[in-house]
Amino acid sequence: MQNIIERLQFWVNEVPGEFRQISEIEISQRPTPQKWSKKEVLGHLCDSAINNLERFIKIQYDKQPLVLTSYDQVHWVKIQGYQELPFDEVLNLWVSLNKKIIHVIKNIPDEKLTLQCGFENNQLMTLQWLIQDYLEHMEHHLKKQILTT
Ligand code: NI
Repeated sequence: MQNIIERLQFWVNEVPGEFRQISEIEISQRPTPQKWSKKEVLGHLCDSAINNLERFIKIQYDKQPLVLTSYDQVHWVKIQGYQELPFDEVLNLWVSLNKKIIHVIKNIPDEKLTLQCGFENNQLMTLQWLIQDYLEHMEHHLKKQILTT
């Protein structure tokens, strides 16, 4: 867990500086009309943070195993309207949400890391797995879509 927390902290510290090197035009540019701009990808990571923060909280008190509900990522990005927002607003939201997530997961007692959750009729996963998966999903998007030129 310590390693996951350090990675999250690393990205929270690193990402704002990385974005300062990218022009506002490039940040808002969609590679194709159907694809997300870097700003929208960061918005998608905010949606992931919002949905996962809820899971990290609920699993700790709700009936076991926690039934996960999915969120339609394309609708979320569109309805949140990230593309029309000033970039700073999206970046600040991403930073705040991840600081909040770090605070919550730092306080999870060890014995709760094995609590279980899963999508309906699917294999069960532990809270620890869910947190790891949150980090990996974030790193995937950051490395593949945001921190590339
Ligand atoms: Ni994604």
